[in-house]
Amino acid sequence: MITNTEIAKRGNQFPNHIVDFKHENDKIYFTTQNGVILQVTILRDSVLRFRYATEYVFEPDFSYAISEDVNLGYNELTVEDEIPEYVITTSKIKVYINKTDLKVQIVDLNGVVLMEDELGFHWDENFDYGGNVVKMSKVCHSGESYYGMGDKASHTNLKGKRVNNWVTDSYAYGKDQEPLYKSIPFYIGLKDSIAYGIFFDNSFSTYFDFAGEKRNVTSFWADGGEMNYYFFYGPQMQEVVESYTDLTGVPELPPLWALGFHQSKWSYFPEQKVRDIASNFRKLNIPCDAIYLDIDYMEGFRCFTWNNQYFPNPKKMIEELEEDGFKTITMIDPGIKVDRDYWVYQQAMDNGFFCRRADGPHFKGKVWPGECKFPDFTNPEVREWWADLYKEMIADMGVSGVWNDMNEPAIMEVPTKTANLDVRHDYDGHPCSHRKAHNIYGMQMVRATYEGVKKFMFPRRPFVLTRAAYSGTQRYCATWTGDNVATWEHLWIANVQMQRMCLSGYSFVGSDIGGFAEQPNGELFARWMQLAVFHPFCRVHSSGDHGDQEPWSFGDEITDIVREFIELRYQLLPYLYTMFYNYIKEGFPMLQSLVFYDQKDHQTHFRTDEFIFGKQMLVCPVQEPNAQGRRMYFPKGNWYNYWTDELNSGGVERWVSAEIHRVPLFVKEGAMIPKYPVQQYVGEKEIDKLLIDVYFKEGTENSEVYEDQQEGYDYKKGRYSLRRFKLTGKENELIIQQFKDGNFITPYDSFKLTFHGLPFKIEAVELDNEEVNLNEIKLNGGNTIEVPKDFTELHIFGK
Ligand code: NBV
Repeated sequence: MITNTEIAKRGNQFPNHIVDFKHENDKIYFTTQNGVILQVTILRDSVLRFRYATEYVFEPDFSYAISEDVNLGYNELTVEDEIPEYVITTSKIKVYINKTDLKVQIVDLNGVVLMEDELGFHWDENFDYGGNVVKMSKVCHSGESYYGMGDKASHTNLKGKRVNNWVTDSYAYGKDQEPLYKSIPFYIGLKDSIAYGIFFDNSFSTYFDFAGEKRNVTSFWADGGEMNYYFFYGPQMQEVVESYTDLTGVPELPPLWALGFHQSKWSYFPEQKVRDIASNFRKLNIPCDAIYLDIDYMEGFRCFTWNNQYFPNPKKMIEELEEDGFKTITMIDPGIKVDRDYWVYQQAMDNGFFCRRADGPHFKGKVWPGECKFPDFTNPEVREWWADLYKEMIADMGVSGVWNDMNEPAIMEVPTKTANLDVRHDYDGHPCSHRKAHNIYGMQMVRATYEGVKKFMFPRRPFVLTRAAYSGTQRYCATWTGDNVATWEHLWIANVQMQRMCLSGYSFVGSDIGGFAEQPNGELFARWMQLAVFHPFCRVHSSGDHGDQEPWSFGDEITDIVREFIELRYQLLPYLYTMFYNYIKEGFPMLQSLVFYDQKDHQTHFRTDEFIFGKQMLVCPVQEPNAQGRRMYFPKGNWYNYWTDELNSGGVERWVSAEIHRVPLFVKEGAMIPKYPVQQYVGEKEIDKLLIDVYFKEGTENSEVYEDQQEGYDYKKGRYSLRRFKLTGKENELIIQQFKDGNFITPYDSFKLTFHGLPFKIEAVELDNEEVNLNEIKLNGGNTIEVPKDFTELHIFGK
């Protein structure tokens, strides 16, 4: 018999030669003589799954990451038994499986190698816990780049880095610090300007080494579980990201107010403080839609309770805030105070809902309320119970949204910062230890929260925010990047983190504007705001122990700048909402790094600062103090300076001026950018006109605007309005064609079109082939016209 010590000393084991092969529908199995099975599943012609078992057995197949709505089905599949390999062919790619060592190589139909195993699959038996450390190594070709991986605070291009996914409370994290709050084990590889993706769906602690240890090897491994990864073929990055997002899912549309500006602090209390903050926004005319209550609204940090001294009548306060256009968002943590007189604790005890240690006792950990126990959110019964706990808060009190914090789970006073590894979890009927459940614990908590908030908000839409996340969490909620710091370096980090999250399928994301820890000066706060109004989730939050961080806390000059940028966000709401629509419709990321925009341009492969907002705006934040401007790269195309209308050609780096009240902001030639008037909160004004900024282009460009009731679910029944515009510019003419979809009647009757860069003076306008009287539609002395909204073709003539 082999002794344990011998096993421990064994080291890596490898598959040997294939002895059996079986093809059943979308699955192909290869079995080696030493008991390894490789199962290849063809999900789509460009999406394949590779799953490896050792010792001839697969455990039951289960994952929290995969969406129920994933699109499956391929057009073509053949498997040939050749020498020296098996060849799987779809309409997009070919996969070679080597018969002697089970190594995999994937090529496109031109024979270009997309991905190939270096050592390929291997494993190391785990003496302490049982099972294996499962490993995969791929060849890293020269010039290959890597993107994605969630919230890593590192260069957009991960080449040369090693990262670890183990969701961790990382207060005041630094650049390149690992691990952080999220585990999104998905990367995009770019080789010879061809993109592919890998999603290693394994919830144990996972590691990725992007040619860091050896310059020609990229590898990934996990502390347990299965080697189980998906391969996505591009060739465009867009296709890779869309396929990954399709696999792991998208959220529903948020209520439009959730895309407005949010103000938070740890903590606003008592009630009068909350009211003062809210009324100051209105007094100073700074738009704001939501105000947050952090842990101090609770009674002794007990979840689902209110501190009666600070908040004697929360229902009334929330109602009155709502009348003034503010939604109230409350925090809920996973730790339940050990207190025999506390109903939530009692219910969980009575029903056996708390997590237990391996030998039976409950798992206990210290958090804000002192000693706590933790519901096992991986048990569906627990999730249902937890969802129902929100009834009073949402349905009775009128809270509009919930943020789940500390759900890694974060535990105080222990070096591991989290639950003990032996803690047991149900894992939806696949019992396991915390080693396997840790990375999905927060996800399952926020999933339960989402179910509850959704149920009690109905027929309105829920808003939920999480700190911890695993792949797929984007289906349930927005997220923020945790406890950052008020430094210039963190402004840089916030920029790369948002781009990275968006490329990792998780677009509804934001940072604590101005920094959570410490206090920014006015300049840093203003620069941060100039970046963050372009982030999908836009919220100021700070720890409060270092001073105030409201938009008016830094003097009048900064207040005015911040107001102007928040106003710009409110003007851009229809553009942002359309971005969100494209995200949930196609998986198109709301922000894109330049490499995503033009992967063929090698200049983009290592850019970090510039990004595309939506499909047609280019932003490059100023990330250092005392700047009068900065150098930035313009990707292909021509870009109008938003502030001056000056046109810049792409493919070059140049200096752009940006004094403290300006951020480098550009609009793609030909774009039509929809805008609403400035409102103090969403719904304050009836939108009586849709403003559209039209940027002239000689040639064509498509734009679109999505609208609906901004609330509720009628949009799912077709009550939405999607307008697509095709702009065609010529020397003396501009044509705008409109194509409409959906049956929502927008409240306005006309568009107010403002032209930028028009090379001629408007002499005549034809609407659906009929000439209109120019004097009746021309506004502001020439470059703006007002036209009825439902035209199909608009011609503008000049000379
Ligand atoms: O609840 C207090 C804070 C919260 O404000 C912050 O946003 C979270 O990330 N929370 C962390 C716990 C305390 C951290 C020091």
